[in-house]
Amino acid sequence: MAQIAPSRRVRRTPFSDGVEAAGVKGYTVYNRMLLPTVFRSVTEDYHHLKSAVQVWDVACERQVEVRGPDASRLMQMLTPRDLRGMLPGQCYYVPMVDETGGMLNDPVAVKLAEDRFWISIADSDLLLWVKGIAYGYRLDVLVDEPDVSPLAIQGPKSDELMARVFGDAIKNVRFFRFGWFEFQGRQLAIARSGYSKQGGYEIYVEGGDIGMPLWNALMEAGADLDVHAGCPNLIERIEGGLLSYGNDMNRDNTPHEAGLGKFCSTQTAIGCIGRDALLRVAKDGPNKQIRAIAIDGDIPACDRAWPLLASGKVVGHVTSAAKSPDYNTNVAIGMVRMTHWDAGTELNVRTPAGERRAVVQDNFWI
Ligand code: THG
Repeated sequence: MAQIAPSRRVRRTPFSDGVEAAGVKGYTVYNRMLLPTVFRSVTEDYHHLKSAVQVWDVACERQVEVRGPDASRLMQMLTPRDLRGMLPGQCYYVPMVDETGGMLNDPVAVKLAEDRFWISIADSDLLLWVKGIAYGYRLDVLVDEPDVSPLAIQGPKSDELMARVFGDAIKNVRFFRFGWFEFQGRQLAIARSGYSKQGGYEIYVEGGDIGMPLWNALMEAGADLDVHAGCPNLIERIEGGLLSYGNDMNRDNTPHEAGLGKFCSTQTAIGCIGRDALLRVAKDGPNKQIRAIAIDGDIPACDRAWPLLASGKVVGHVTSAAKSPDYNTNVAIGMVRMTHWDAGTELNVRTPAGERRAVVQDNFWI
Protein backbone atom coordinates (compact mmCIF):
# COMPACT_ATOMS: atom_id res chain seq x y z
CA MET A 1 0.00 0.00 0.00
CA ALA A 2 0.99 3.62 -0.59
CA GLN A 3 2.28 5.68 2.33
CA ILE A 4 0.42 8.12 4.54
CA ALA A 5 1.12 11.70 3.39
CA PRO A 6 2.69 13.55 6.32
CA SER A 7 0.82 16.73 7.23
CA ARG A 8 -0.07 18.82 10.23
CA ARG A 9 -3.62 17.41 10.13
CA VAL A 10 -2.23 13.96 10.95
CA ARG A 11 -0.71 14.64 14.34
CA ARG A 12 2.63 13.26 15.47
CA THR A 13 2.97 12.15 19.11
CA PRO A 14 5.52 12.89 21.84
CA PHE A 15 6.99 9.43 21.08
CA SER A 16 7.09 9.61 17.27
CA ASP A 17 10.85 10.19 17.17
CA GLY A 18 11.41 6.99 19.17
CA VAL A 19 8.91 5.05 17.04
CA GLU A 20 10.77 6.09 13.88
CA ALA A 21 14.19 5.31 15.37
CA ALA A 22 12.83 1.83 16.22
CA GLY A 23 12.04 1.27 12.54
CA VAL A 24 8.24 1.50 12.40
CA LYS A 25 7.03 -0.06 9.14
CA GLY A 26 3.34 0.89 9.12
CA TYR A 27 0.92 3.44 10.54
CA THR A 28 -2.80 3.96 10.75
CA VAL A 29 -4.54 7.20 11.72
CA TYR A 30 -6.56 7.15 14.96
CA ASN A 31 -8.19 10.24 16.45
CA ARG A 32 -6.33 12.19 13.72
CA MET A 33 -3.02 11.02 15.19
CA LEU A 34 -0.37 8.52 14.07
CA LEU A 35 -0.75 5.00 15.49
CA PRO A 36 1.95 2.44 14.59
CA THR A 37 0.62 -0.89 13.28
CA VAL A 38 3.80 -2.89 12.60
CA PHE A 39 7.50 -2.86 13.51
CA ARG A 40 9.22 -6.08 12.36
CA SER A 41 6.20 -7.94 10.95
CA VAL A 42 2.75 -8.39 12.50
CA THR A 43 3.62 -12.04 13.17
CA GLU A 44 7.07 -11.31 14.67
CA ASP A 45 5.57 -8.50 16.76
CA TYR A 46 2.90 -10.99 17.94
CA HIS A 47 5.41 -13.62 19.13
CA HIS A 48 7.54 -10.97 20.81
CA LEU A 49 4.53 -9.41 22.60
CA LYS A 50 3.62 -12.84 24.02
CA SER A 51 7.14 -13.62 25.23
CA ALA A 52 8.90 -10.37 26.19
CA VAL A 53 7.89 -6.74 26.74
CA GLN A 54 6.98 -3.93 24.39
CA VAL A 55 6.63 -0.17 24.64
CA TRP A 56 3.62 1.13 22.70
CA ASP A 57 3.00 4.67 21.49
CA VAL A 58 -0.75 4.84 22.09
CA ALA A 59 -0.84 8.63 22.41
CA CYS A 60 -3.74 8.47 19.93
CA GLU A 61 -5.88 7.25 22.85
CA ARG A 62 -6.61 10.92 23.53
CA GLN A 63 -8.00 12.06 26.85
CA VAL A 64 -11.20 14.03 27.13
CA GLU A 65 -10.86 15.75 30.49
CA VAL A 66 -14.06 16.53 32.41
CA ARG A 67 -13.45 18.77 35.40
CA GLY A 68 -15.68 20.73 37.78
CA PRO A 69 -18.63 20.43 40.17
CA ASP A 70 -20.84 18.70 37.56
CA ALA A 71 -18.14 16.24 36.37
CA SER A 72 -19.75 13.15 37.94
CA ARG A 73 -23.20 14.10 36.67
CA LEU A 74 -21.88 14.59 33.14
CA MET A 75 -19.96 11.28 33.21
CA GLN A 76 -23.13 9.39 34.20
CA MET A 77 -25.03 11.10 31.36
CA LEU A 78 -22.45 9.68 28.94
CA THR A 79 -22.54 5.98 29.87
CA PRO A 80 -25.04 3.21 30.77
CA ARG A 81 -22.47 1.79 33.23
CA ASP A 82 -23.38 2.74 36.81
CA LEU A 83 -20.56 4.99 38.04
CA ARG A 84 -21.83 5.52 41.59
CA GLY A 85 -19.35 3.03 43.06
CA MET A 86 -16.37 4.36 41.12
CA LEU A 87 -13.58 5.70 43.32
CA PRO A 88 -10.63 7.97 42.54
CA GLY A 89 -7.81 5.64 41.45
CA GLN A 90 -10.13 3.40 39.43
CA CYS A 91 -10.51 2.89 35.69
CA TYR A 92 -13.75 1.62 34.13
CA TYR A 93 -14.31 0.34 30.60
CA VAL A 94 -17.44 2.30 29.68
CA PRO A 95 -19.59 2.01 26.56
CA MET A 96 -20.86 5.46 25.53
CA VAL A 97 -24.08 5.78 23.53
CA ASP A 98 -26.24 8.41 21.83
CA GLU A 99 -29.95 9.01 22.49
CA THR A 100 -30.88 5.94 20.40
CA GLY A 101 -28.50 3.64 22.29
CA GLY A 102 -26.04 3.65 19.37
CA MET A 103 -22.41 3.32 20.37
CA LEU A 104 -20.37 6.53 20.11
CA ASN A 105 -17.16 5.18 21.67
CA ASP A 106 -15.89 2.50 24.07
CA PRO A 107 -13.36 4.39 26.19
CA VAL A 108 -11.65 3.75 29.49
CA ALA A 109 -12.83 6.25 32.11
CA VAL A 110 -10.13 7.27 34.59
CA LYS A 111 -11.35 8.85 37.85
CA LEU A 112 -8.65 11.24 39.08
CA ALA A 113 -10.76 12.94 41.78
CA GLU A 114 -14.42 13.32 42.69
CA ASP A 115 -14.62 16.28 40.33
CA ARG A 116 -12.11 15.22 37.67
CA PHE A 117 -12.08 12.43 35.04
CA TRP A 118 -10.19 11.50 31.91
CA ILE A 119 -12.08 9.68 29.17
CA SER A 120 -9.44 7.69 27.28
CA ILE A 121 -11.14 7.50 23.92
CA ALA A 122 -11.27 5.09 21.00
CA ASP A 123 -11.38 6.38 17.43
CA SER A 124 -14.31 8.83 17.29
CA ASP A 125 -14.61 12.56 17.96
CA LEU A 126 -16.08 12.15 21.43
CA LEU A 127 -14.81 15.57 22.58
CA LEU A 128 -17.44 17.27 20.39
CA TRP A 129 -20.29 15.20 21.86
CA VAL A 130 -19.12 15.79 25.44
CA LYS A 131 -18.69 19.54 24.88
CA GLY A 132 -22.12 19.69 23.25
CA ILE A 133 -23.81 17.91 26.16
CA ALA A 134 -22.00 20.07 28.72
CA TYR A 135 -23.01 23.26 26.93
CA GLY A 136 -26.55 22.16 26.10
CA TYR A 137 -27.32 21.23 29.71
CA ARG A 138 -25.45 24.28 31.08
CA LEU A 139 -23.24 22.03 33.22
CA ASP A 140 -20.58 23.53 35.46
CA VAL A 141 -17.64 21.67 33.90
CA LEU A 142 -14.60 22.29 31.75
CA VAL A 143 -14.20 19.85 28.85
CA ASP A 144 -10.99 19.77 26.85
CA GLU A 145 -8.17 17.61 25.47
CA PRO A 146 -5.15 17.98 27.77
CA ASP A 147 -1.52 17.30 26.82
CA VAL A 148 -1.70 13.69 28.06
CA SER A 149 -0.37 10.82 25.96
CA PRO A 150 -0.70 7.18 27.02
CA LEU A 151 2.38 4.98 26.67
CA ALA A 152 1.59 1.28 27.14
CA ILE A 153 4.06 -1.30 28.47
CA GLN A 154 2.72 -4.73 27.51
CA GLY A 155 3.93 -8.32 27.71
CA PRO A 156 4.93 -10.91 30.32
CA LYS A 157 8.09 -9.01 31.28
CA SER A 158 6.28 -5.68 31.80
CA ASP A 159 6.32 -6.02 35.63
CA GLU A 160 10.08 -6.40 35.65
CA LEU A 161 10.68 -3.48 33.30
CA MET A 162 8.29 -1.14 35.12
CA ALA A 163 9.78 -2.04 38.53
CA ARG A 164 13.22 -1.07 37.26
CA VAL A 165 12.03 2.39 36.18
CA PHE A 166 9.38 3.20 38.80
CA GLY A 167 10.26 0.94 41.76
CA ASP A 168 8.77 -2.30 43.12
CA ALA A 169 5.62 -0.50 44.37
CA ILE A 170 4.38 -0.48 40.77
CA LYS A 171 3.69 -4.22 41.13
CA ASN A 172 1.01 -3.46 43.76
CA VAL A 173 -1.18 -1.60 41.25
CA ARG A 174 -4.21 -3.81 40.63
CA PHE A 175 -6.03 -4.41 37.32
CA PHE A 176 -7.88 -1.30 36.15
CA ARG A 177 -6.52 0.76 39.07
CA PHE A 178 -3.86 3.42 38.84
CA GLY A 179 -1.33 5.01 41.17
CA TRP A 180 0.91 8.05 40.99
CA PHE A 181 4.60 7.47 40.27
CA GLU A 182 7.47 9.89 39.82
CA PHE A 183 9.58 10.32 36.72
CA GLN A 184 12.09 13.18 36.44
CA GLY A 185 10.28 15.16 39.14
CA ARG A 186 6.84 14.71 37.58
CA GLN A 187 3.95 12.66 38.98
CA LEU A 188 2.43 10.35 36.39
CA ALA A 189 -0.74 8.26 36.65
CA ILE A 190 0.11 4.63 35.86
CA ALA A 191 -2.63 2.01 35.48
CA ARG A 192 -2.51 -1.75 35.16
CA SER A 193 -4.39 -1.95 31.86
CA GLY A 194 -3.79 -2.00 28.14
CA TYR A 195 -5.05 -3.18 24.79
CA SER A 196 -3.60 -6.71 25.01
CA LYS A 197 -4.24 -9.83 27.09
CA GLN A 198 -0.53 -10.24 27.93
CA GLY A 199 -0.60 -8.03 31.03
CA GLY A 200 0.94 -4.63 31.48
CA TYR A 201 0.60 -0.98 32.29
CA GLU A 202 -0.47 2.29 30.78
CA ILE A 203 1.46 5.43 31.68
CA TYR A 204 -0.57 8.61 31.23
CA VAL A 205 2.31 10.88 30.19
CA GLU A 206 1.34 14.41 31.17
CA GLY A 207 3.50 16.90 29.26
CA GLY A 208 4.82 15.94 25.84
CA ASP A 209 8.30 17.19 26.77
CA ILE A 210 9.00 14.11 28.91
CA GLY A 211 7.78 11.70 26.23
CA MET A 212 11.17 10.92 24.71
CA PRO A 213 13.10 10.94 28.03
CA LEU A 214 10.63 8.34 29.37
CA TRP A 215 10.73 6.31 26.13
CA ASN A 216 14.54 6.24 26.28
CA ALA A 217 14.63 5.36 29.99
CA LEU A 218 12.35 2.35 29.36
CA MET A 219 14.38 1.17 26.37
CA GLU A 220 17.65 1.44 28.31
CA ALA A 221 16.30 -0.23 31.46
CA GLY A 222 14.89 -3.15 29.45
CA ALA A 223 17.77 -3.84 27.06
CA ASP A 224 18.49 -7.25 28.66
CA LEU A 225 14.74 -8.06 28.72
CA ASP A 226 14.62 -7.74 24.91
CA VAL A 227 12.32 -4.72 25.19
CA HIS A 228 11.20 -3.48 21.77
CA ALA A 229 8.90 -0.84 20.38
CA GLY A 230 5.53 -2.42 19.66
CA CYS A 231 1.93 -1.53 19.02
CA PRO A 232 -1.55 -2.99 19.45
CA ASN A 233 -1.26 -6.29 17.58
CA LEU A 234 -4.07 -7.26 15.21
CA ILE A 235 -3.71 -11.02 15.76
CA GLU A 236 -3.39 -10.88 19.55
CA ARG A 237 -6.29 -8.48 20.03
CA ILE A 238 -8.61 -10.65 17.93
CA GLU A 239 -7.55 -13.77 19.86
CA GLY A 240 -8.35 -11.85 23.05
CA GLY A 241 -11.67 -10.46 21.81
CA LEU A 242 -10.64 -6.85 22.28
CA LEU A 243 -13.02 -4.80 20.16
CA SER A 244 -12.01 -2.01 17.82
CA TYR A 245 -14.50 0.85 17.57
CA GLY A 246 -15.21 1.68 13.91
CA ASN A 247 -14.21 -1.84 12.87
CA ASP A 248 -16.18 -4.24 15.04
CA MET A 249 -18.96 -1.89 16.11
CA ASN A 250 -20.14 1.65 15.47
CA ARG A 251 -23.11 3.97 15.94
CA ASP A 252 -25.40 1.40 14.28
CA ASN A 253 -24.81 -1.02 17.18
CA THR A 254 -25.99 -1.10 20.77
CA PRO A 255 -23.53 -2.16 23.49
CA HIS A 256 -25.53 -5.39 23.79
CA GLU A 257 -24.93 -6.23 20.14
CA ALA A 258 -21.24 -5.49 20.73
CA GLY A 259 -21.18 -7.99 23.62
CA LEU A 260 -20.67 -5.14 26.08
CA GLY A 261 -23.89 -5.72 27.98
CA LYS A 262 -21.79 -6.80 30.98
CA PHE A 263 -20.47 -3.23 31.18
CA CYS A 264 -23.99 -1.76 31.21
CA SER A 265 -26.13 -1.36 34.31
CA THR A 266 -28.71 0.70 32.52
CA GLN A 267 -31.43 0.13 35.13
CA THR A 268 -29.45 2.04 37.78
CA ALA A 269 -27.50 4.39 35.49
CA ILE A 270 -29.94 7.20 36.20
CA GLY A 271 -29.50 10.18 33.89
CA CYS A 272 -27.73 8.26 31.12
CA ILE A 273 -28.55 9.56 27.64
CA GLY A 274 -30.07 6.70 25.62
CA ARG A 275 -31.22 4.92 28.78
CA ASP A 276 -34.82 4.36 27.60
CA ALA A 277 -33.65 3.02 24.25
CA LEU A 278 -31.19 0.64 25.94
CA LEU A 279 -33.74 -0.56 28.51
CA ARG A 280 -35.96 -1.57 25.60
CA VAL A 281 -33.26 -3.56 23.76
CA ALA A 282 -31.84 -5.07 26.97
CA LYS A 283 -35.28 -6.49 27.84
CA ASP A 284 -35.55 -8.82 24.84
CA GLY A 285 -31.83 -9.02 24.13
CA PRO A 286 -30.21 -8.22 20.78
CA ASN A 287 -31.01 -10.14 17.59
CA LYS A 288 -27.41 -10.03 16.42
CA GLN A 289 -24.20 -10.07 18.43
CA ILE A 290 -20.41 -10.13 18.27
CA ARG A 291 -18.94 -13.61 18.01
CA ALA A 292 -15.50 -15.19 17.75
CA ILE A 293 -15.24 -16.88 14.36
CA ALA A 294 -12.61 -19.26 12.96
CA ILE A 295 -12.00 -19.08 9.21
CA ASP A 296 -10.28 -21.73 7.07
CA GLY A 297 -7.78 -21.14 4.26
CA ASP A 298 -5.86 -18.08 3.17
CA ILE A 299 -7.47 -14.70 3.71
CA PRO A 300 -6.57 -11.13 2.71
CA ALA A 301 -6.50 -8.14 5.10
CA CYS A 302 -10.00 -7.37 6.38
CA ASP A 303 -10.48 -3.78 5.17
CA ARG A 304 -14.25 -4.06 4.66
CA ALA A 305 -17.07 -6.10 6.18
CA TRP A 306 -17.16 -9.64 4.75
CA PRO A 307 -20.70 -11.10 4.42
CA LEU A 308 -21.37 -14.29 6.39
CA LEU A 309 -23.62 -16.63 4.46
CA ALA A 310 -25.88 -19.55 5.38
CA SER A 311 -27.43 -21.30 2.36
CA GLY A 312 -26.60 -18.21 0.31
CA LYS A 313 -28.37 -15.79 2.68
CA VAL A 314 -26.49 -13.07 4.60
CA VAL A 315 -26.65 -13.79 8.34
CA GLY A 316 -23.88 -11.46 9.53
CA HIS A 317 -20.49 -9.94 8.74
CA VAL A 318 -16.88 -10.52 9.67
CA THR A 319 -15.34 -7.21 10.76
CA SER A 320 -11.76 -8.17 11.79
CA ALA A 321 -9.66 -11.20 10.81
CA ALA A 322 -6.05 -12.37 10.86
CA LYS A 323 -4.05 -15.58 10.60
CA SER A 324 -3.09 -16.85 14.07
CA PRO A 325 0.20 -18.74 14.41
CA ASP A 326 -0.66 -20.12 17.88
CA TYR A 327 -4.14 -21.42 17.03
CA ASN A 328 -3.42 -22.64 13.50
CA THR A 329 -6.53 -20.98 12.05
CA ASN A 330 -7.66 -17.52 11.02
CA VAL A 331 -9.12 -15.81 14.06
CA ALA A 332 -11.92 -13.34 13.44
CA ILE A 333 -14.56 -11.13 15.02
CA GLY A 334 -17.98 -10.84 13.43
CA MET A 335 -21.55 -9.76 14.06
CA VAL A 336 -23.90 -12.74 13.65
CA ARG A 337 -27.71 -12.96 13.61
CA MET A 338 -29.25 -14.95 16.46
CA THR A 339 -30.49 -17.68 14.11
CA HIS A 340 -26.86 -18.59 13.40
CA TRP A 341 -24.85 -17.44 16.44
CA ASP A 342 -24.66 -20.75 18.33
CA ALA A 343 -21.15 -22.20 18.82
CA GLY A 344 -20.31 -24.73 16.15
CA THR A 345 -22.54 -23.17 13.48
CA GLU A 346 -20.86 -23.57 10.09
CA LEU A 347 -21.12 -20.63 7.69
CA ASN A 348 -19.42 -19.35 4.57
CA VAL A 349 -17.66 -16.01 4.56
CA ARG A 350 -17.36 -14.05 1.31
CA THR A 351 -13.87 -12.50 1.31
CA PRO A 352 -12.55 -10.49 -1.65
CA ALA A 353 -10.35 -13.53 -2.39
CA GLY A 354 -13.28 -15.97 -2.48
CA GLU A 355 -15.55 -17.87 -0.11
CA ARG A 356 -14.13 -19.62 2.95
CA ARG A 357 -15.58 -21.90 5.62
CA ALA A 358 -16.29 -20.10 8.90
CA VAL A 359 -17.24 -21.63 12.24
CA VAL A 360 -18.83 -19.73 15.11
CA GLN A 361 -16.81 -20.25 18.33
CA ASP A 362 -18.09 -20.52 21.91
CA ASN A 363 -15.50 -18.00 23.13
CA PHE A 364 -12.48 -15.96 22.14
CA TRP A 365 -9.16 -17.73 22.13
CA ILE A 366 -7.49 -16.06 25.13
N1 THG B 1 -6.50 1.86 27.06
C1 THG B 1 -6.77 3.18 27.22
N2 THG B 1 -7.53 3.86 26.36
C2 THG B 1 -8.04 3.22 25.28
C3 THG B 1 -7.80 1.86 25.06
C4 THG B 1 -6.99 1.17 25.99
N3 THG B 1 -8.79 3.92 24.41
C5 THG B 1 -9.09 3.33 23.14
C6 THG B 1 -9.43 1.87 23.23
N4 THG B 1 -8.35 1.19 23.97
C7 THG B 1 -10.74 1.68 23.91
N5 THG B 1 -11.21 0.30 23.83
C8 THG B 1 -10.90 -0.63 24.81
C9 THG B 1 -11.23 -1.95 24.56
C10 THG B 1 -10.95 -2.93 25.51
C11 THG B 1 -10.33 -2.56 26.69
C12 THG B 1 -10.00 -1.26 26.93
C13 THG B 1 -10.30 -0.28 25.99
C14 THG B 1 -10.02 -3.57 27.74
N6 THG B 1 -10.83 -4.61 27.92
C15 THG B 1 -10.52 -5.68 28.82
C16 THG B 1 -11.19 -6.94 28.31
O1 THG B 1 -12.15 -6.84 27.56
O2 THG B 1 -10.70 -7.99 28.64
C17 THG B 1 -10.90 -5.41 30.27
C18 THG B 1 -12.23 -4.81 30.51
C19 THG B 1 -12.63 -4.88 31.99
O3 THG B 1 -12.66 -5.98 32.52
O4 THG B 1 -12.96 -3.84 32.60
O5 THG B 1 -9.03 -3.46 28.44
O6 THG B 1 -6.70 -0.04 25.85
N7 THG B 1 -6.28 3.82 28.27
